[in-house]
Amino acid sequence: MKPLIRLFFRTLRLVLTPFVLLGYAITRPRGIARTPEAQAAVDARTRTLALYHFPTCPFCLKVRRAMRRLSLDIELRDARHEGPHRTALIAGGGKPQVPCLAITGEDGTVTWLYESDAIIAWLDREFGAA
Ligand SMILES: N[C@@H](CCC(=O)N[C@@H](CS)C(=O)NCC(=O)O)C(=O)O
Repeated sequence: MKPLIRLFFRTLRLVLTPFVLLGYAITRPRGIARTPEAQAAVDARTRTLALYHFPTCPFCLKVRRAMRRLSLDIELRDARHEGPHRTALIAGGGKPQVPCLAITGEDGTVTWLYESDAIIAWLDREFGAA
C-alpha cells in the first residue's frame, strides 16, 4: 500500500476509534449471572484461553460482546503492533488475522481458532446456558 493511502487509513482509524469504543460501551450486553461457585468454575476454565484481538476491529468487538454476554473473563492480547503477542499469533496460528482464540489443552497443546463466528459458536457451546 502506498504511504499516503496508509496514512489516510491510519488517520481515519484514529478518528473513528473513540466512536467505535463508545458505541461498544453503550450497547454492550449485560452478562449472565451465575452462582459464585459456578462463576469460579467458569473462571478456572477461561484461564486456559486468550483472545488475540485489535481493540477496534468490528469482528473482535463482536467476540468481546459475546464474552461479555456469557460473563467470560478471557485474557485479551493486543496483536496490532509488532511485539510478543503478534509474534506468538503468527508463529502459533499461522497468520496475523484477528480475532483468534488460543485454547490451551490439558496437555499444553494450543488450538488456534480463527473466525469470529466460529469463536462465538465455540464459546456458546462451552459456556452457554445448559
Ligand atoms: N472473517 C473474519 C474477518 C477478520 C478480519 O478481517 N480481521 C481483520 C481486522 S478487522 C484482520 O485481522 N486483518 C489483518 C490481516 O488479515 O492480516 C472474522 O469474522 O473473524
